[in-house]
Amino acid sequence: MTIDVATGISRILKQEGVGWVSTFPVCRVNNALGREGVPMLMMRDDRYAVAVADAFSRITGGSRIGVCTFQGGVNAAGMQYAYAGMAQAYEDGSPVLCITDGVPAGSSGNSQYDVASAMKTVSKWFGYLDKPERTPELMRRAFTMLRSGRPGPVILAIPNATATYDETADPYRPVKGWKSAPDPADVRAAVDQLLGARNPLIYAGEGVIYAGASEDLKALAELVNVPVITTLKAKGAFPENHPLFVGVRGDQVAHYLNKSDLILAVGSSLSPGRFSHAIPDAAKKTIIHCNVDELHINKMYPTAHAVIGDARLTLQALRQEVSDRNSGAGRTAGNVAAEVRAARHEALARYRQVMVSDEKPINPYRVYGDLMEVLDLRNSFVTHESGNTRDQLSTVFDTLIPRGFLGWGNVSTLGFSLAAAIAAKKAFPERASVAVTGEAGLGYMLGNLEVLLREKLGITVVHISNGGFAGYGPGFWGPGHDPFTHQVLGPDEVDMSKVIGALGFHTERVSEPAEVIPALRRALDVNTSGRPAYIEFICCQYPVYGQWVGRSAE
Ligand SMILES: Cc1ncc(C[n+]2csc(CCOP(=O)(O)OP(=O)(O)O)c2C)c(N)n1
Ligand SMILES: [Mg+2]
Repeated sequence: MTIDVATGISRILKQEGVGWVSTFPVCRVNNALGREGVPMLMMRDDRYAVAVADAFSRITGGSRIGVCTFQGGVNAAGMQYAYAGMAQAYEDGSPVLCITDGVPAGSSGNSQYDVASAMKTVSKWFGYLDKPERTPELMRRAFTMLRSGRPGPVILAIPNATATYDETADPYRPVKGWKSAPDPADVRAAVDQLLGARNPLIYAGEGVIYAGASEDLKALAELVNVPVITTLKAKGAFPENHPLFVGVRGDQVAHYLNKSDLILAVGSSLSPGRFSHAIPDAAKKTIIHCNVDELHINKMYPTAHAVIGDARLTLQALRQEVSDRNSGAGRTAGNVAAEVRAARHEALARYRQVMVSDEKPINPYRVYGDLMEVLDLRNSFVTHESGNTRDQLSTVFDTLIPRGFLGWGNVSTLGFSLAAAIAAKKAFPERASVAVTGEAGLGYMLGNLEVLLREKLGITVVHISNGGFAGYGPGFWGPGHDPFTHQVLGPDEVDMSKVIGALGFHTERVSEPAEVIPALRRALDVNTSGRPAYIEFICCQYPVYGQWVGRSAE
């Protein structure tokens, strides 16, 4: 049967189990998606179209691929705006599929902005569908890239969506995705080192989540009795109430990073950035780097042993090797758990104190503490924004299930939390979904709030309303780092709860600490009937949080 390219793509997406596509019009595939019955989640700008699909892939650990469409081709206005979303997905290694119009034959070189070269800088793979009968082939390749190896965005440009081909000539079959197991010799070498180390530390990255390997990580950590830290993006890969969990950041993490003589990195790029640790005294430590491919090996620090393969298969192989050696006894190492507990207790004491503070304006940690109280931490989703909400939540928020919390951002692009909360609601409709933001993130979101009402997405936006970019300006913490650009109109001048309430959200403005819990409960309650909520907590500026090793405060 002869069909057009747009119809072919729509049918293939359905075969691949794609349940909806986020978009901002126009894209020439959209009408076919509509005709073929693929629901579209229309965002209010192109960056959010990408970000929602990106977040969906992250939150499902790549087991369900987020797909988005936006305007491209000769009038690449949408694509230029979507670029920010794609750059963020690329930076963070998220397997999102972006479909856009391509520049048609005969029009290349006509515009200033070169679509193909721009897209290549932000994608794992960029496909250009130059012949209609190649539709199945390019979609196969796209899903192969999305489901195998190191995760990253795939971009497909369609120059002529109305061109036709014979659908029966090359029937499409869904792509499984493939994994690789590590070389047994590398596993043996890694275990030699691990069992010989005095103070090993497991450094878990997001690859653990993409491999669905949280249980395997726990099993290995318990078998070898080794403390675990996770990266910001992997927060939740290891249960944070586990006796071997050290933390994501802060003094106790610094202590273990300093003390360790061996780092077993699993599923992490080990790339010290703005929101991750440097490895102190790296040359004096043995770094065993388990990663899905070679890109990050010997990057920044010398890798003593690389173990290349899927994180789950790697963790299983390491565990098997340890068990085989010691008649299953693993590794005894004194009272590691008690030491971890003491280090955590000491480092977190100052935060736990303010988590129950009655001061006014409300201390932001009081909101986080009460949020933990109100949520079922095994059946909810929380994410942060760029700014203090990221730094503070990643210091104290206890995450008990993978993706109960989404940490994001090798670089952290303001506004992403709303996209993440939407994606979480789409992925797990039964879970409460909360985005915690400051004024800057909220500014990015405003135009997209209508989507929640239209789509009946029961999400709560928690606003830590402190009238400025906390820490940028002077205060008890010192001079601040951007004293000329830190003030915006705050709660005394603007009532955001009225602004957003007028849109149709359930809103509240809370200045009493004792009202935090009741207000959160009311918000989560209205969410269950599909109504979004916005709660503005009138907070003090309190830029205090756990540090990254080797970095100064942002
Ligand atoms: C797109 C983008 N531009 C700039 C930044 C830099 N940036 C990070 S946080 C921030 C301000 C945060 O202030 P606010 O939202 O009020 O949060 P607070 O720290 O006060 O809690 C800025 C400008 C960024 N992360 N993303
Ligand atoms: Mg602020």
